[in-house]
Amino acid sequence: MTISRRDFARAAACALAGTVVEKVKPGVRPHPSASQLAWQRDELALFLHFGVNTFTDREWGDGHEDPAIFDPTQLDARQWARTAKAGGARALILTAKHHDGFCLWSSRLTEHSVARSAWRGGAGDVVREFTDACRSEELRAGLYLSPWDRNAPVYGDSPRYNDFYCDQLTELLTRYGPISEVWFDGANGEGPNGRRQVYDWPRIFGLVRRLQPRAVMFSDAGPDVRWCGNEAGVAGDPNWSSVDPAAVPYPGASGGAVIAALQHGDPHGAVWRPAETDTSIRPGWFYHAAEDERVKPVDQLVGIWLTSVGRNSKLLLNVPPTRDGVLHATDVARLAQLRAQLTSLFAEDFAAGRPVDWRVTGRRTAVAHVDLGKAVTIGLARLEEDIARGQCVARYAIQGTADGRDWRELARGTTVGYRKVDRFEPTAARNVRVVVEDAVATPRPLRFGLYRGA
Ligand code: FUL
Repeated sequence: MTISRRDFARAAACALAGTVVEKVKPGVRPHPSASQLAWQRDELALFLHFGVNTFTDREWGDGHEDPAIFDPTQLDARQWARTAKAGGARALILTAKHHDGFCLWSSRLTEHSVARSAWRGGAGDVVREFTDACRSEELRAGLYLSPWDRNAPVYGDSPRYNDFYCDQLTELLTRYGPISEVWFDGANGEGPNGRRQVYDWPRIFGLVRRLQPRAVMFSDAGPDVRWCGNEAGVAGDPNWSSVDPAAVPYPGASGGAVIAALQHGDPHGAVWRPAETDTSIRPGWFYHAAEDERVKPVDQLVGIWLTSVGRNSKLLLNVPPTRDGVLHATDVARLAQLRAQLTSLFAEDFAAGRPVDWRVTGRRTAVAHVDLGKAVTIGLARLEEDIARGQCVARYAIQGTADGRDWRELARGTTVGYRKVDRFEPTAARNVRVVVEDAVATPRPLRFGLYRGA
């Protein structure tokens, strides 16, 4: 079953959330904070959807589950972390609470938690085991805490639920050491009182900033990282990391203009808010044995990597633990294959060590030229901007020649940002140039690599 966040956000029709006020410095082009830069450099993170749905075989629980059903007898968070590391991921995000309200830690705010489960006699704490395992494998730990809670009796009584939610966040952000990313879903619904919950986003974001100043916060509306606008693994093209904060004023805002803003960002946007691409290795977000044969093949995963990390985004790939509490052997193998394929694609860089002649040719244009020493077949190019200083390139072409006279266009594209990867018809070339045809400021030197591509 595939469920889109957007469909849900629409169905839940949440129009009434607090708008987040941004501080914007006029005239200064946006660039990442240290945390946003570290987040982007992770490139790949794993998402772990785990909870009562794993045991009820559902995607969305209703909050009426018996907590006793949660009993992952072989739970091994070290296996999650080792798998992530072997797959090349540098961070993991766990659903500490999904829409059913069931908490994977013992929350003093609710009884709908592991404390009432059969697992470890009710004394277990998945969030603790998860964060410990991440640290042992030197991976960064992030947490998803669903704002929509179908179990909490105070949901829909907006001020009381905002207190409840902030208290749960406080538990998560004070008990487990550094948390690198806090993931907010824009989903919203009605509470038992028939009233729609109005989230106090400014308060929620402020609390995270205070308790975990180095964490990035993800939601449709940032404030640090934005959703890419779909769950198909495809970031926008173009994909600017700058945005106009007014275009997506609160998490869960809906409409075509919102999706376009999430997909593409805004070259003239005043705020740095890069796009995260979340998608699942399986059709659903939670584990379902019936989907064991439907794990995405490695070529599809490579394609997703190319349309996310290769399009100035970060890939958050969901790999759900099974009822035993481990990642399934098929998913583990698929992640290892993904890493092996990427390693082999980028193994030999024909441009490595070759001097690059970089010329600014106009206010918004430039050319980089490299002589590869001999004609080689290339079919893949990697371009990178130094995003610590912001994002600049708006349009470029890659050209090559084998004989020094007859230049052929190999690829063309729009934005570059952290990384842009183009695959094209394998072509023999000895000289290659990257022509920056348009930019939002004077272009700075690009880094690039050229590969066979197969
Ligand atoms: C959505 C949720 O409704 C899905 O269950 C999943 O957690 C996805 C990542 O976000 O909004």
